[in-house]
Amino acid sequence: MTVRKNQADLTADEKRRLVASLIELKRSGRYDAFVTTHNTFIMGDTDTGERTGHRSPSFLPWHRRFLIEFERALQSVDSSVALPYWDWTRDRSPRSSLWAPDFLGGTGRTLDGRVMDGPFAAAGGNWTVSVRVDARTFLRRSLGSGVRELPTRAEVDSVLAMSTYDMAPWNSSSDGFRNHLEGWRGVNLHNRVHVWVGGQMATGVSPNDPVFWLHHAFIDKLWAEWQQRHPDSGYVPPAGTPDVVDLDETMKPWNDVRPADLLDHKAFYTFDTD
Ligand code: CU1
Ligand code: CU1
Repeated sequence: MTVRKNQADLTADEKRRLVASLIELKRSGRYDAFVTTHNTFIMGDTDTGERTGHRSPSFLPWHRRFLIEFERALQSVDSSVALPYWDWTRDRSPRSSLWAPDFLGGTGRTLDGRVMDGPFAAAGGNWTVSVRVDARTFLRRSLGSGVRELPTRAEVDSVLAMSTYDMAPWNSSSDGFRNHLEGWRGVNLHNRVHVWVGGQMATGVSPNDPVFWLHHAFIDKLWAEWQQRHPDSGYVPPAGTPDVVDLDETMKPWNDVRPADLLDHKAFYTFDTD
């Protein structure tokens, strides 16, 4: 059974194994296929047309499935690996062990944002950014410069308190839990963290930075926390809404899964806090 742990609690050996699996997926080309899929959806998701991965109710189930697929790919390399989550309300500094050279490496240099240390630094030769939005092939970050502060636990709690999952017009202007968590409204949780990391994380090719998976594993955990707090609220819309994925509608690009199939994370993995 897959148990997703807080990244701050990983042992040195767990970090080594995760990094080695990431690098092997990258070497084989399987990693870049995930980056391409993500970018395709971010470019295609619009407020007035079809929207599946982002700015819509299926933001949470879409990324849950995306992470499950990626975690399974990692496990095909090393069956002991699970995706850790980054609780950015607690580890909220560029000096966190998350950004140490034995894990994800640190922020980029001032000149061009190039990450200079850790396993994903360009000089190591293991992490050429191939699916990209410009000519630059090196991983970039500018921790804390696009926006100064990561969201606080109080801000997270204010969003977890919202009892309605989502509401019309089911896009980036909606009120409700999903859109406040995604970050288009209010205190801005998910989107703000992408901007705080900067570099590729602030673009559609954000999965080029391995921290993408740790960030989304925490967003996914917050969805589970919300479900626990609001047992009488559920995924909406139920049916019949154009351009968005209803509860019982299949979801692209997989077409074998509906949001209804993804509501219970424990069917796939547990968190260390479950
Ligand atoms: Cu995304
Ligand atoms: Cu994201």
